[in-house]
Amino acid sequence: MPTAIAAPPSIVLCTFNAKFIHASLGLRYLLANMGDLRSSSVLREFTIARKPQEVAGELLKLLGPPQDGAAQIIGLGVYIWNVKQGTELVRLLKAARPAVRIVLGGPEVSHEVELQEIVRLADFVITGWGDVSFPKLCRALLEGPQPMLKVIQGEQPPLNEIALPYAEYSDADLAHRLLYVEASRGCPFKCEFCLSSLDQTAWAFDLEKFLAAMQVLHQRGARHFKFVDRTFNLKIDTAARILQFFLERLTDDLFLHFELVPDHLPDRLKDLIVQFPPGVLQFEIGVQSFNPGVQGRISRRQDNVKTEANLRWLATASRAHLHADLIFGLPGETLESFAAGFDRLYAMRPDEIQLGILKRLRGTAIERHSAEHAMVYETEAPYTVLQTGVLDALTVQRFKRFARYWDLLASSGRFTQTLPLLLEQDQRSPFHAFLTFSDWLWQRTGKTSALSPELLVDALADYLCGACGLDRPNVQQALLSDYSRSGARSNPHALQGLLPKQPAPTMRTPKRLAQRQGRHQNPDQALR
Ligand code: B12
Ligand code: SF4
Repeated sequence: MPTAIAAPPSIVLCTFNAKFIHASLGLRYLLANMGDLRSSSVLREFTIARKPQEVAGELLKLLGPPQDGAAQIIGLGVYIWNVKQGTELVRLLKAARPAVRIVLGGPEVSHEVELQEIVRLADFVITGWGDVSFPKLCRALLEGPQPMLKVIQGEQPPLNEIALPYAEYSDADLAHRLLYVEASRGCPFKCEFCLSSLDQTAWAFDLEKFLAAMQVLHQRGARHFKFVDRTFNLKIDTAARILQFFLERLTDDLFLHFELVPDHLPDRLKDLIVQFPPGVLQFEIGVQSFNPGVQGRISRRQDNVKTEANLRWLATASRAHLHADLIFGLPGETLESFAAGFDRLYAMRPDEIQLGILKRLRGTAIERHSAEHAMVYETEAPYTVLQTGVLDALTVQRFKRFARYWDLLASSGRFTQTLPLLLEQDQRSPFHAFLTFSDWLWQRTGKTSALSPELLVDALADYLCGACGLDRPNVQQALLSDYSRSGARSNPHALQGLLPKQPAPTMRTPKRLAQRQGRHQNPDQALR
């Protein structure tokens, strides 16, 4: 008997992720809520590196030839990182097969929709949440009555009416990708640069159901959990339950990422946090600015004293990997006030300081400062600030290089011995020391990418021994220790004759993150 050929799907959900390691949680929610349409729906994920033309070809092949009268639907998840590729994809799909119904959704097409080319090209847009509204729209397209509106506001049902998406993670996802999970949705705070400030509040999923789903993932072998909750430490009871759940399942390979607000860390949470060994917890802590004037202007409520106390506690008493964020270019933030914030944060010794540059996200209230603070942003995604009333365009460029080099030298964890030497080279502060080095490195290389570890070692040696006049053996010792530990196996000029011969290392993708963390957690080499 010939085997039955499976019918092609009538609904394809797709998106371009930033990288392969990121799996789309949003689309898995949509899939999990398709009901009887689940069997005719499939998920296809691509990365932003893929050519839209190839993706269009793959999607059309998957749908098969047009069927008489039957609708074929492509749902596309649109975000700031993929709107360019998405626009091109929709253009190609509509040109190749005009009858395919293209439905957009995602944060990038949830605001200012009337201004967007991708929206003009597509058939429908669901703004906001898509969990319930996407299946409804598909049903209408497949069975009628046909929808009347092009732009549909996504329904926000109580969270217990939404099916959890975690069974949609495949075994391959579990083995090779970060698993995004969500115990709550939304944020009650109003920071004007952030899209989550438009949420009315934060809504919690039923904790028992959520933990039961985590248990299933854990039993299936999942060990890397990345919580996308905007403020994990908002409800202490919930946060404590979740930490307790994972404490009971501690293994060497467990890795948990949470986003925290910095000024809210009661003892109950601290008592749990200290029980985790190194390498398990990673906290992303948005500090953004220490400048009270700027904080007030952008409606960010943050107690700087508590923030500082909590960060110091986390850096000294816990073994969590601390990743603290600052944003450059906020309205009214000068280079000097940013420098003061950076130095204050550096003194608290987080493992990483992530330097972001302000973006004007569609729909956010930061726009209200544009005229008064002479803010100029890129008109295309990611809408990065180009200049402000107190930062000219050259200063913003200068800072972008600083941020890039900071990422390579500090956040990478590759230069934990050498960095402190470098940051002592300006009496004013670590920020100024790094800024001077950054200007020097730019002068010397003219580039911010394709800088190999060997090039950086040689540049640091020249700068510290030449421009700063430090003793060469001391500098070499620091560089040698950093370079040997980094896993790089070439032969920088500055370390000629000093490197031992070692076998080449092997690396597996899911462990990279842990390795980067690991570099920070060697107590001798950590920043803290
Ligand atoms: C994971 C993540 C990332 C990952 C990428 C993940 C990936 N898949 O590739 C990384 C870390 C790389 C990243 C980077 C950035 N991110 Co980010 N990120 C997130 C985060 C934390 C989680 C996304 C998520 O899974 N949410 C949970 C799901 C359930 O929600 P959702 O994705 O919005 O999906 C729902 C709806 O949007 C809708 N929907 C989604 N897809 C579709 C498709 C269809 C057809 C329909 C109908 C509906 C629909 O239905 C879903 C269910 O309700 C969000 C914050 C958050 N908690 O949402 C920010 C967020 C998406 N990021 C944001 C930003 C600004 C950035 C950065 C620019 C930050 C920066 N560095 O400055 C960078 C961009 C990098 C770049 N290359 O340009 C903004 C979004 C702005 C925008 N307009 O897209 C968010 C919302 C944060 C915020 N509050 O401001 N990010
Ligand atoms: S920055 Fe953080 S606290 Fe502020 S609105 Fe966004 S998610 Fe909420």
